[in-house]
Amino acid sequence: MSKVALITGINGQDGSYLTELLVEKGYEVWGILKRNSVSENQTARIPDKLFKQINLEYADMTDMSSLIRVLQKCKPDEIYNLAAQSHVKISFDQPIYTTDSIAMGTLNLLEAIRLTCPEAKMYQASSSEMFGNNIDDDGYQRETTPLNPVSPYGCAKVFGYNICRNYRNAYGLFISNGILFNHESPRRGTNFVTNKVVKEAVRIKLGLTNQLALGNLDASRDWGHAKDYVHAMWLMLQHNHPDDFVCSTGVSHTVKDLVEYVFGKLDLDWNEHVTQDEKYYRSEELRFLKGDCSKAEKELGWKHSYTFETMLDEMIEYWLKKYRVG
Ligand code: NAP
Ligand code: F7E
Repeated sequence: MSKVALITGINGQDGSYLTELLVEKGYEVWGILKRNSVSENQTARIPDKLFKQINLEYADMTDMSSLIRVLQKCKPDEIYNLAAQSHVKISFDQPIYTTDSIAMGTLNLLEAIRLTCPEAKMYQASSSEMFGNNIDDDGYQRETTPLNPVSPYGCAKVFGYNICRNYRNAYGLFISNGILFNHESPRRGTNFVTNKVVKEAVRIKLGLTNQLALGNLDASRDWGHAKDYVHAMWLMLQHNHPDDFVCSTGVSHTVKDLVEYVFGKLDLDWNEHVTQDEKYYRSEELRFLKGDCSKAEKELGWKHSYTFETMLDEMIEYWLKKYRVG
């Protein structure tokens, strides 16, 4: 019999790649959709070929009754909790909704699982944003680095991380936290810095625009590819015990490095096009992320396949093709 998986946030970047992975592995996949008045937007990232193979239900992380209804209907073996207001800068503008969707949302899901399907395994989408500006002496963040969040998003994710550990210990539930560093793809929202830079640089190349306004160019991130990271999520739930794992590439680049690489690939001089605008600065900035994923490599056998450069090359190709085809 096929295993049953439920994905919250199935229409997100990671949800869409995870759906592809699980369908390929023969899972019966269910997902929850947040209602949108433009119904196409609710499923915009789910590839057409998958529609007939998956089951979609309306539910919301802030509405526990809707979560219970879906869990009772699909009876999952594995639950991937990816739903969130996931934009850090917007979390300063909408701190309460961000916290409701992430912190209370995770607790709603945990209670729903505890009451309806305590045998199910759960993956929790925790984040490197939880570390804030804490760095170990060797320049990396890892599972043992103290958490010190610097955004409402990071604070909410710390609650989600801790309450998952608490439910794992208190009730013996199989719950694993993936502490994932930034991961990107052509499906990334275009208000995150990688896809914003790639999309706008391609538009500049094609003469569709001329300027790109960014915020802090000195911030440094450890950027990987979403396809590699959803594979790690699945591996965590196949492990023989629940635990917490960092996923990262171990390489950090500044936003300026990102801009130089993308514009350079398109034979453009970024100095002629990029400006800085205070509106993209955060009230408190996380300055530097570089993860040590040796625990996931050793215990899960996980490895990333994309580099910073091959990930960006794929994104550049995507946007060039999209604008050329029209
Ligand atoms: P994403 O593209 O923003 O997707 C998030 C999904 O959650 C969307 O489908 C969204 O629905 C849904 N959602 C938001 N609020 C909801 C609610 N109240 N109820 C139900 N669904 C809701 O994010 P992602 O990049 O795929 O990331 C997946 C998860 O990993 C998130 O929890 C994120 O915080 C976490 N994470 C991401 C990264 C990264 O670098 N990508 C790193 C570490 C952790 P709509 O499509 O309708 O908006
Ligand atoms: O910013 C700087 C910005 O919004 C990266 C989420 O997936 O990863 C993501 O959060 C850096 C920051 O991602 C612009 O100040 C400069 O230093 O792409 P981002 P993020 O904030 O790191 C973590 C791990 C998550 O968990 C989150 O869900 O780039 N930056 N100029 C800019 N950022 C944006 N968005 N836009 C700019 O114009």
